Amino acid sequence: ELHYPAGLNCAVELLDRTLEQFRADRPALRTLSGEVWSYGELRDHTDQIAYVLTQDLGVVAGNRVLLRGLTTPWLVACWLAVLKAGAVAVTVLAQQRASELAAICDIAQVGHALCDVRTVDDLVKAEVPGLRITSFGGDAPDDLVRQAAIKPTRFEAVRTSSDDVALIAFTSGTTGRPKGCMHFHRDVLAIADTFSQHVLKPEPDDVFTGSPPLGFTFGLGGLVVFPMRVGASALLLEQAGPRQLLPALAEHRVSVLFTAPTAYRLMLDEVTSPSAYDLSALRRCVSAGENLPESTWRDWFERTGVRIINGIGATELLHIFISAADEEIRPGTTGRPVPGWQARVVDAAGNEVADGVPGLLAVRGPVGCRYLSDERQQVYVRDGWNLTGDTYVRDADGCFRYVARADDMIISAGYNIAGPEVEDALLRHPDVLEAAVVGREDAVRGQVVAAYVVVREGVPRSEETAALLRDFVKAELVPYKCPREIEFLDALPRTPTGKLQRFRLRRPGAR
Ligand code: 3SK
Repeated sequence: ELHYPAGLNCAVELLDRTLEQFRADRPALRTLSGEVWSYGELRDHTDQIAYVLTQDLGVVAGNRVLLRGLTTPWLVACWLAVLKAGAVAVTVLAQQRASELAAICDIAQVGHALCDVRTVDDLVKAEVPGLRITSFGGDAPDDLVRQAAIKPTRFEAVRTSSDDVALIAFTSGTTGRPKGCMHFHRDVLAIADTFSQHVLKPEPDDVFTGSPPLGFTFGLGGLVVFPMRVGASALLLEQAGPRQLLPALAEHRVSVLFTAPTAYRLMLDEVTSPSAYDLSALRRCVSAGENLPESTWRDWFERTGVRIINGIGATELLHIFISAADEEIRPGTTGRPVPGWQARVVDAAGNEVADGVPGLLAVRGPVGCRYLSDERQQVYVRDGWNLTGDTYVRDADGCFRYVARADDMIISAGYNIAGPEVEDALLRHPDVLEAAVVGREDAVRGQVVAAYVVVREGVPRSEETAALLRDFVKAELVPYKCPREIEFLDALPRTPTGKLQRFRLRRPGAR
């Protein structure tokens, strides 16, 4: 069990405690352009921003401060400063538009915003009543960076309690009104002291990077909390598509990578030979956000020699709670509960089902779901267990295997079909880059299996290719799982955090 003191400020723990152990010139944050912020510089900028917040902007403990920007050192400093000021960080995505921002500000009762000048337009357009926006990275005389530069560099952090709210993270929302998840100061450290410490096992000389933004807790953990907890550094990428990731990994000798299954798959196309990119420093690759197909795991291992650490996490629970590393990895499964966490598979009544039987994944651990003013809390948390909305099977050896999102099971002519199993079969075909499988309403069978496929460049999007793919799946799986309909797309519809929006595929008109 984890124990934290009653008085705790997670920004102080991540920044000032780390500085007590290491020299101030130790690199903390790097950028593609070669800029390096040491831990000492990061503390100076953080403390100066905290002065601006408290002295000039009138922020007091408990105020909610929205943070919006590209993944840059200034955004990290703003996040730490908000926490040192005892306020609550509400991190959002740079891609979120005015109406989404307005809803978030309304739910979280946001009064202040620190915003990268390049992403400020939509926030202004949101017309949030009473919102005071301070931008950074521009030329304005009142730019936050300028205001901060004239402040002292030692700010005494507000004495927060370990169970004061530190951040409100919004679910990326594959559908519906966004939900704000409240997390305490101790929760921020707990994700480092469970998944990171026991599975990832980072070292102080590691260089982290990845594609998830800081407005997605997958990225906040992987690029800020985990490296800082051990005194390591993070390479921050403003653009982090598969095309930018590979050269960045090679040039900056990245050792720990956080990204999503699709990015691993797309990068594989470019890692055609061991010498294509120098990935010799890479020792840890984490995949989450979606299920990792076994074929992707095997192909990545074959080409790079690195075993991907698969994991399932949730905004509600802040980070990853089931995973495995090294010899514990069973490709095709997610792994075992991370030390500190418990997991089980239950039926609709909440009773544990036998190993090998699919059911709902229920987990509990040091971080729990706390929705902000949302009645969906009762759906997510039952009897102290968090129901993630995923269907899983626990194998006899205790490994948890993903089946589907609970509402994504396809029932066709009485058969239960898990879309991801069909997707995995399609992905094993060399012409297929991405695949999504959903149930389409059908008068005779209830539902039929419909597949949306992105093929490699040069492959014809023709009925012949569709027939070839159908035959391929039929040779891999029992025939009733074979897609009756195959449609070719340029790209699959995804949320800004990269999650597939299956609901858009079920309603073709909305695609
Ligand atoms: O939402 C997710 O899939 C996720 C995965 C890992 C860590 C954090 C999150 C929110």
